[in-house]
Amino acid sequence: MPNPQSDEAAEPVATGTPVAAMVWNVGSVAERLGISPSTLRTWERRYGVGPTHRTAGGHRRYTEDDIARVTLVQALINRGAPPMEAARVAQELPATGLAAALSDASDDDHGADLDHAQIVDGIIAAAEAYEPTGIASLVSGALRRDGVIGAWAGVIAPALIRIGQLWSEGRLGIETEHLTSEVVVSELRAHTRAIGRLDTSGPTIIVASAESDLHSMPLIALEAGLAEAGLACHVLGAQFPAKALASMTANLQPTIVFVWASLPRTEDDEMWQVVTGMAPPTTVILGGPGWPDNPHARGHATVSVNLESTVARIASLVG
Ligand code: B12
Repeated sequence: MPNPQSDEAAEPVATGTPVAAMVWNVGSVAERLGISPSTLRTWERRYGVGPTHRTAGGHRRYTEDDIARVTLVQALINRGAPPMEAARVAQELPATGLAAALSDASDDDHGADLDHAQIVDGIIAAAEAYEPTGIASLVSGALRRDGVIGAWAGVIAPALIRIGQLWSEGRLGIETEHLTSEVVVSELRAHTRAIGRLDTSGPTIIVASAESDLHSMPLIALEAGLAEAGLACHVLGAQFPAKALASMTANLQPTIVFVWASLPRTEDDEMWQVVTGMAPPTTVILGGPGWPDNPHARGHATVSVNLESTVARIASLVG
């Protein structure tokens, strides 16, 4: 349990707070609720949900009622409410109604009663409001409820595709795309870690993004999907150099090489030459919309259709 007034502890509360009312500083509230102090300050500045007291020195002090309101905002966002609406509900409730509203809204299984479209809307709203905790709860709730393949197809990919569209129409900034993808990556990785240590002594599976392509999230989704199927892989990440892929494949003789390309590539591209030049015992799978659409030039490489079929195909190839 954090200490209510660990910093500026000696400073008295300036307003007429009863002595018995425990008051908390912003750092302690942040620690208690698992929200960053900057998010708490943002909610106060933008939506007016925050501490009702200040010390004589101007430091914020939250009472238990203030904390209940902030907790309610967090719980409502986690359930898909737009932050402004969540704040309005929390502000309008009388203190006597807070406990009941909190018990209705605080459910560990975030988004459990929402359908996929509502969760996607919640993720977009949280992303537009720069609320990483809101995105994280919805994504982790979907991963817990639907597994990687269900959450990716029903929630994560549709949200990302919509964010990409909104960005290309100039309706949201690139920072929203970065913020969302960072949160999605960490939730997918947390899900993979929670599955536990996997046996790495089996056939080698390499997953990488094509040289100069920054899009790596599908690799992290594939890593998580394979982990659910009990398979470990080597994730080489974004912008993997073609020459390094060629030499690693020659040395390791992996069973599977999966290469992702979101951005368009051409047939004179070195990465295309490397992947289409690979032969058994290595199976090459190309993922993403970026690869040239020429089946005759692909050699032994095949093109993937979606996450589910890619996991199934790899699982059957490695036995
Ligand atoms: C997140 C994101 C980023 C992040 C990437 C972070 C990361 N760690 O990956 C950041 C911010 C870095 C980024 C950068 C850029 N991005 Co970007 N980005 C995206 C976004 C929103 C999602 C990318 C993604 O993960 N896609 C995967 C899934 C969600 O979508 P999909 O490719 O359509 O996938 C389907 C199929 O391929 C299929 N599938 C088939 N086989 C397989 C196999 C597996 C394993 C999986 C999982 C799926 C699958 O299933 C998918 C649906 O589930 C897309 C939007 C989009 N539609 O993709 C734009 C998008 C790819 N980006 C785009 C652009 C232009 C850029 C930038 C050039 C400019 C920018 N926005 O800053 C730079 C690129 C710089 C570079 N050198 O690479 C464009 C590309 C347009 C084009 N064709 O050229 C897009 C399409 C946005 C848009 N609508 O215009 N981006």
